[in-house]
Amino acid sequence: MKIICLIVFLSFFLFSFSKKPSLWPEPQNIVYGDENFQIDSSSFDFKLEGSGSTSQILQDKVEFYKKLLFPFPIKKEFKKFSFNSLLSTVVINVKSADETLQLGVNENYTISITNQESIISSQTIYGAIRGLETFSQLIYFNYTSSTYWIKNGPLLIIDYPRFKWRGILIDTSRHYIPTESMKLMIEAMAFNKMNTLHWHATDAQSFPLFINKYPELSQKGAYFDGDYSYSNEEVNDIVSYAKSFGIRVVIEIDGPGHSASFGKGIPSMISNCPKFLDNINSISLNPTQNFTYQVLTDIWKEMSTLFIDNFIHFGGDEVYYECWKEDPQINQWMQEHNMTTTQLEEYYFTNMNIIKSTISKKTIFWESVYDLKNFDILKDSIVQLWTDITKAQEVINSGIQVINSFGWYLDRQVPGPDIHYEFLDTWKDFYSLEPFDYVSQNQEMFLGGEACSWSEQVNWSSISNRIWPRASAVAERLWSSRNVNDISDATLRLNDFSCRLINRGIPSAPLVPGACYIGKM
Ligand code: CP6
Repeated sequence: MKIICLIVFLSFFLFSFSKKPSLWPEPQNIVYGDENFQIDSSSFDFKLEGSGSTSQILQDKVEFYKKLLFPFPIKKEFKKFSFNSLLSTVVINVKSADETLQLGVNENYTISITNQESIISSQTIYGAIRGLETFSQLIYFNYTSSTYWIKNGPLLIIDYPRFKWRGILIDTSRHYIPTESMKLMIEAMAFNKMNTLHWHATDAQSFPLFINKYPELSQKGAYFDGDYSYSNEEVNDIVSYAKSFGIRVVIEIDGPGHSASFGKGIPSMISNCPKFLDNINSISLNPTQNFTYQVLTDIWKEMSTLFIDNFIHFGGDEVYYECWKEDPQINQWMQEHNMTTTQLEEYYFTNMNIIKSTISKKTIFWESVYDLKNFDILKDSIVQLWTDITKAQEVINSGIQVINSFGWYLDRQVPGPDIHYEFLDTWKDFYSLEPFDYVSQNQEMFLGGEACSWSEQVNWSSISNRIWPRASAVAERLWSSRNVNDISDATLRLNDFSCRLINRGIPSAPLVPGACYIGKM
């Protein structure tokens, strides 16, 4: 009886293991066999080699992944089942210990697994971290025998990202997202091989960023008398945690629109337009006075050392001109200077370019800033599209790089106060948007994109489910090859991946009926 059970059990392995591994996002190149390599979780270890082995970030991430590889309890005494081999050591060979993280850092890696030796190799520590993630997804737990396996051996994966910029926008103004939640989303991004957190820190509703020179901005502008704000220490914690996963943090302080919350701490910074008070999103900064730019200069000076990335985001979306027209002082100033409201917005961004020139950063603007005729976006800037991806080629032709968020909104604002789940875009909607349907020349100027988690109707308790797994569709579109677009194949892999997120403590919604029971993958 025991023998028969064993034969049935082993033949189950042989048949079920010949299908390709369930990886997300799909690697660029994968060759696999149908042999099963067993792993003894109690003796398995990584071995760091190459100059990169001295990196503290890499060493820490190896420990992080060692804890993730074997999430399920071993109920039985270890027993060797494998015909072929026992995988006990994986070598990680990293050429360089350079921990510098900027746009375009090399994230390439190779994984080779044979019954002789197994090795993850990369040029940079960030490539190795992407490789560790893929390796972690190759491990399968058989709950019947309580054993861990690599299926599909021998394996060769040669992998690299399709786009440099693969991000999530998180809005911390409409609802405050605590540091712990931010860090959880950063982990989940790394599991998706995403590399950019666009932190939309401020907006009309609250100003949660502590500024040393103007503490009143967050003390009066953040929820709960300033308690719901990020101290410098918390910002550092978030930025360095993200960096340890190869994720850049790009800070956005929006303006001149979406900025009413400046007015809680510094009332004279914003326009005086009481008629529009019922739509707080329509209140704008006062762009006519030097004082506004003095404060913004001080803020950006501070933020440019706190946020180590080369890029900062100057906002520029949805400026309501009516607010400027209603403010008597601004109206008079426009008349004196013979300016229209559009020209006033151009004047604002001309002054923002002066601020930019004092802090050695490159800037990102929302799409509408590109549309301003008499304001020239500097050529080292990036335009973020959100209303019209068909503009991508035109922006690129003008010499400016593009990231896309059109079609990748995780919220969907339908009229009325309630979120209508039936109107939210699905992962398939996100997945089927192919950037190069819209860009045929100078494709390298299309850097990638971001899924946007606007948080009017999202707080810490719902953010993870609202983002995952739908944003994973964007993650795969931006990492994997253009021809990875088979919906039924993606459905199976994404459902497995969503279970994997849950097993790693990241709330993630299911795609189809079923159960994410322990050991499913
Ligand atoms: N907040 C800010 C928002 C949006 C934008 N900017 C937004 C607009 C339309 C939709 C979803 C979000 N809530 N600051 C636009 C970039 Cl459908």
